[in-house]
Amino acid sequence: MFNKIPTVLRPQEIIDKAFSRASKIEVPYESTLERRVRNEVISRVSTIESLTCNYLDKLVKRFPSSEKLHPFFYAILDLLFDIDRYKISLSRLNTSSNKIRELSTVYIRRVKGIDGKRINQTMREFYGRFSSIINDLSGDLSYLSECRDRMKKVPDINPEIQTFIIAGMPNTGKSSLISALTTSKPRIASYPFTTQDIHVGYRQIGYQSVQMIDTPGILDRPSSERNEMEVKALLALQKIDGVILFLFDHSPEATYEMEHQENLYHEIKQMMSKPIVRVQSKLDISPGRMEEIAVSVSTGEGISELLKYMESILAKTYAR
Ligand SMILES: Nc1nc2c(ncn2[C@@H]2O[C@H](COP(=O)(O)OP(=O)(O)OP(=O)(O)O)[C@@H](O)[C@H]2O)c(=O)[nH]1
Ligand SMILES: [Mg+2]
Repeated sequence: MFNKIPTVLRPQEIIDKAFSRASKIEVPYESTLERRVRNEVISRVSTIESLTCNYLDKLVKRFPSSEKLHPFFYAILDLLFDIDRYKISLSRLNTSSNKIRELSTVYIRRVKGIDGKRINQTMREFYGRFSSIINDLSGDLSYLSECRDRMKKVPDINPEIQTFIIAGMPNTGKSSLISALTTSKPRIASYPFTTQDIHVGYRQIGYQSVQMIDTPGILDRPSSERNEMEVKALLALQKIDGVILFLFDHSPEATYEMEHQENLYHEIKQMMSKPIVRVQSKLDISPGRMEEIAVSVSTGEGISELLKYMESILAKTYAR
């Protein structure tokens, strides 16, 4: 979604492109030199206009409009840059594109009406005014270029499809479970403000396509250990409609005691305000079945039951 935004050129690059294209224009034979010059200039002005306006319009169109963003992406972009400034910059591009169109109309009309000796001077005047409109966009273009770089790093999550978010303390088996449940190799996306990558896997459950997200570094720690940005990153995740599978490791190998795991569970349950399901992991090495849903990725035990359970949750959660 954010990968289709064209490169944002600097003002001088936009100007150079337009002028160089315009300078290549040669009008074929005309009965007089004056007619030729006049037609050439008209053609140059209109080429500069169409090339530049098309480019500016394309930028405005391809940068997603903040009003149309899914709340998840809005929340993420809000962390990455100033959305108000982004909006203003895009609207300035739009205004400038309109100004250039008006300017070209005015100058073409002028060139058609004036004395032959003044044609070149009028053209230079147009070039000057055109350049100054583009140069005025300098700050906006560089800001949008920065936004574009940041947008490229936004995780490639589809907030429209049904989602399971895997949570649990470190080492509880989240990544192993997502690999076991999803068909393809999970896609990797970076997530702002965390050092680790997000893993996104897909599969069919019943007739539905389901997305599963493993968010290392986000849903695996109590808030007290998160900085402000990480808390915001977590809250962005809240905007995705979905169900949380919270993994509990009851095995003797568990890195964290049950008390810690429970604390995180309650905290996430509160913060995320979405359905949350307790899932026991590593059943094969656990002293027994301690949760209603228990699985082992190693032996495959419980996996098909978990999938059935997920299917029933989907039916309940999305049957609106
Ligand atoms: N015996 C057994 N080991 C498991 C099972 N699931 C995961 N493990 C092991 O537990 C360890 C942690 O698994 P991961 O899937 O990396 O856990 P994680 O929650 O993604 O860990 P972090 O990303 O570090 O938070 C690995 O050594 C796995 O091989 C299981 O069902 N049975
Ligand atoms: Mg992991």
